[in-house]
Amino acid sequence: MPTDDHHLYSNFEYESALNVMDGVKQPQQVSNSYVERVKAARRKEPTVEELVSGILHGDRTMLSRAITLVESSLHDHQAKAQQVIERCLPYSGKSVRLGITGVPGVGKSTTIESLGCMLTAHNHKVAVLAIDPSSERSKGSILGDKTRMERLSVDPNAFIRPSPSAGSLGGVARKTREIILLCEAAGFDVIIVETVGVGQSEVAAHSMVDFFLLLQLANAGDELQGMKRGIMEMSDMIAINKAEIDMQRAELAAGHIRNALHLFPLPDSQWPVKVLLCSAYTELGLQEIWNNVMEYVAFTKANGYFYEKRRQQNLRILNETIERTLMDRFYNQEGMEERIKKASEDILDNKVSAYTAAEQLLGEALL
Ligand SMILES: Nc1nc2c(ncn2[C@@H]2O[C@H](COP(=O)(O)OP(=O)(O)OP(=O)(O)O)[C@@H](O)[C@H]2O)c(=O)[nH]1
Ligand SMILES: [Mg+2]
Repeated sequence: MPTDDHHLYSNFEYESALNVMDGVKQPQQVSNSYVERVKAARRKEPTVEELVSGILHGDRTMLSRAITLVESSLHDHQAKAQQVIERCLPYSGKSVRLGITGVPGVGKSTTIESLGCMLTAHNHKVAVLAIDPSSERSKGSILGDKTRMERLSVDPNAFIRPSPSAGSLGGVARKTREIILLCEAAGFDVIIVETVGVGQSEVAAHSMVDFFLLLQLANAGDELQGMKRGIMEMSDMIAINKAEIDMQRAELAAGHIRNALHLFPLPDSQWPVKVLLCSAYTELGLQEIWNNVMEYVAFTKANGYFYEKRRQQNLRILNETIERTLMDRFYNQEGMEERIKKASEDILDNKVSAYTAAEQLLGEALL
């Protein structure tokens, strides 16, 4: 018969139904070795192995630490991050990636809070990320305003991570893409990316999500809301937020937008863009928004667009990575700064043409 010695429990011959009937202590559900490994890993700098294992077990601490490596600019951290990502890749991709954009103050964070809570209540695991390349804001604003996600930020089924700290938009976008993969490997099945709909960051966000939601206000002018053709064409749905303030006015604004959309051809997805009203406060329209996202996913999976879009997004990463690496190598060459400065002076003094100078510099650096 088994004794209290735990090791004996790992021995198969003692795990008979009789032992269960006898009320004998059964082996723990979570193996001790895993718990021990997690504890050890928390004390020191975790290895790639520990990070990957932690992420795949849905360990938020390990997920956060891996994300910190992704965000680090140290070469060693980057190398480690890449190994973790590579190992997590086979477990990623199984989420719905939802982008939310709109001018500052339109209610993106508040909507994500309401929508996120609605989803976790339905057993979804929701990760919220942000793309905000402007340094001052990201020091704590876009999602640092966790006060606007009070409930979601303490929800065990939600994970909120502020925008990677300022840098080039390309850098921030790349990091966010990698963070999406890690969150997916950790079991998050809905990824929401918030981005301010001014400038180029919405283009970056669009390039990494399946569905792009544009939030608008009923009472602001079109120019003010970035109602440029570009952003509307990128959107898979447009919602007039804060509709509860004045439903009539919101309906009027929705009508205007619907009319404008009629002028556009059907997007590549073949999905007709819906315009609806919502309120992050009263939760009006939120269920409808989510239903629409689900319908879109089913529709585009059926016509193949969903997969094609992800493939194209992946190829874009390939090209961007090549470009970035080449640029880095070129500009990080020793003395390159001085050489460019010298060439610039020569060009301004008409000693050499810009083309020749560029070719010379490229030749020197890349040959
Ligand atoms: N009346 C009303 N106010 C709302 C609603 N949603 C958000 N707000 C308010 O609008 C303000 C801005 O909301 P945020 O969620 O921070 O907006 P945001 O788009 O995330 O803003 P940035 O992150 O700064 O770009 C806050 O004061 C919210 O309380 C809504 O549905 N109705
Ligand atoms: Mg916000």
